[in-house]
Amino acid sequence: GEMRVGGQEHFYMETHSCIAIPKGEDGEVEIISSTQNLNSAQKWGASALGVPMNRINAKAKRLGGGFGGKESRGNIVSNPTIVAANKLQKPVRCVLERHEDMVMSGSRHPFLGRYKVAFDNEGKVLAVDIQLYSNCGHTMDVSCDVLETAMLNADNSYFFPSARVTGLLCKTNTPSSTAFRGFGGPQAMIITETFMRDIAAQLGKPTDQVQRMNLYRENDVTFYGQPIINCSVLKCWDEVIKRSSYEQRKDSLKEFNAKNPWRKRAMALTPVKYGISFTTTFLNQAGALVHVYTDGSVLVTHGGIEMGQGLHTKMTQVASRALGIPINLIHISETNTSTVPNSSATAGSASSDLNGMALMLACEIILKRLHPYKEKNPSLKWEDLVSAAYFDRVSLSAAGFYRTPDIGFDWEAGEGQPFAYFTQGAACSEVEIDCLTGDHTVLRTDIVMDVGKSLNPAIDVGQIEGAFVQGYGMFTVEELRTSPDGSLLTLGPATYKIPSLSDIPLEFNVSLLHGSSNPKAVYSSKAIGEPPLFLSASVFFAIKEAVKCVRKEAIFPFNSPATCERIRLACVDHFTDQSVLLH
Ligand SMILES: *[C@@H]1O[C@H](CO)[C@@H](O)[C@H](O)[C@H]1NC(C)=O
Ligand SMILES: *[C@@H]1O[C@H](CO)[C@@H](O)[C@H](O)[C@H]1NC(C)=O
Ligand SMILES: CC(=O)N[C@H]1CO[C@H](CO)[C@@H](O)[C@@H]1O
Repeated sequence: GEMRVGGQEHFYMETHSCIAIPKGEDGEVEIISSTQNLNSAQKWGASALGVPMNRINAKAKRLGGGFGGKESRGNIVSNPTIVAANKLQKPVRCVLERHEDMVMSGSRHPFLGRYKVAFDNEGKVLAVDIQLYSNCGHTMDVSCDVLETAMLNADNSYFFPSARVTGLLCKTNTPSSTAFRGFGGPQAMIITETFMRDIAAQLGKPTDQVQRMNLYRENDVTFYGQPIINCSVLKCWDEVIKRSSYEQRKDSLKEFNAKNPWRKRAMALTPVKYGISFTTTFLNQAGALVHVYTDGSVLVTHGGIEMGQGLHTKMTQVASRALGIPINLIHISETNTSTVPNSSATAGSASSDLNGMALMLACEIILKRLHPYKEKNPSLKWEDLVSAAYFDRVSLSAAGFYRTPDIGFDWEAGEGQPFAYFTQGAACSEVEIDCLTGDHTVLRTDIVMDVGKSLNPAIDVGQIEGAFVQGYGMFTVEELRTSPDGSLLTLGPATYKIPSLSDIPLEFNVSLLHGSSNPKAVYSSKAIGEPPLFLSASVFFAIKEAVKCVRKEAIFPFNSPATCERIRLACVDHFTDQSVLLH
């Protein structure tokens, strides 16, 4: 079979923007940029002016959202701004209008997937052959990394004894596609999820039974040779079935559908397993700088950027726990390239993992220096301890550096350990569709997610809810349209619909799996930014199941996003016979 998956506009609240301030000496320029990647703003800014990187200080207090759209694309605004500021020797500011931002900044990569699958009579997968075509637009940007992440996540949560996954980069006439939360993973996973469901349909077996049978078990090895240690996807799966009362609710659906010829309800379950680490190995490094002042207050800097994901809150907690002092003594002011150099983009879900570890190491260095004074006088308060060390001429500033150990991938052999670990979860969604209008409502969603020992459950639940609703937009209401010459036609909220308040599931339950741990990240936590996004595919497949109620055949093509038009046309009747089928 084959399936198409559409792209997605980031629609962050703050568009790309930059202020460049020439310092009037030695070619120094300060850039305040809405980028997820200050290192890149600094590097390309220096290259545009022909000065070394040490003349450029790039900084960011916080961004109004990024979602990957500001990982590599910030330079299209920061470079012209810095050149203008240097030429005029005056501060220059550039802020894009929404339609300018949409037309030039690029979107999620649209995908086409083709697959062949071998399975036995029980529904167990024996072998898969998957081809992924990625629409990169007119430049390379980060397309190669996106495709790699898509390929390495193409198994989603399923064990494939034998697999061939091929990725193809397609250069086209559309705006250059770029990073977007999930980074190719969701596009590949929804294609896999589609054929898993088709296997069940072909055999006439319950879909959840075929899915469960193929889920990873402890010590199974991925098709690229990485073992799954402390596999939790099955636990999340069984837990979500229990918490959502899946079995009981399934029966009431039949009753509803028998009574209503034009409205249909259905439920679908979706697992997720998402690998954590940049597939470009050298990016898995981070730095942090901790200053303790003589009054005992602590200034923390790390390489990560706050963009609404709560990173600074989590980092403040890490410093508080490592130093054993209350949060109100710790402050994070901003991120800049003068304090922590060469930081990787705040991306790939891994920023708490990487910066948190670097920060913890920096705090440990300071604690070690304070230790003799604590030993001498165990009753000393933090402030007095700091003071004692200061008067004894001890450095109260330390830099921490972390690199993720034991990862790497050999693309020639197609084998290795590209990921430090996996974040896993499962979701169950119920929808109701209107067969005459193609409209739909998400009645209920239940999610169980393994986040290890959460650093901050409130932030993690918020990230799960946010990722889910953003993914829901991708798979249902958001549709990019381009003209035949490749320019984007959907340039604002009037033509491009994003989820709003009423699109949130009417009942929405998120739980974190108990009793999980993770030695691979700071304080046994797990990365959470991207993995839950794919769980929104449970809505897409519930819609497809509901459509199935009014069709004769159990296997039919259904592309993403499941827009109103696509749902209406998939509910075949004598009206749809008269129209051209949309694909
Ligand atoms: C960099 O950030 C720190 C706070 O994190 C601040 O104290 C310092 O002044 C900044 N440096 C520059 C050159 O802006
Ligand atoms: C697996 O889980 C056990 C028990 O929670 C823990 O001690 C161990 O460190 C974990 N190992 C990995 C690699 O996740
Ligand atoms: C000296 C050093 O670590 N340089 C690195 C800074 O970070 C960039 C990418 O983030 C690397 O390309 C440099 O090698």
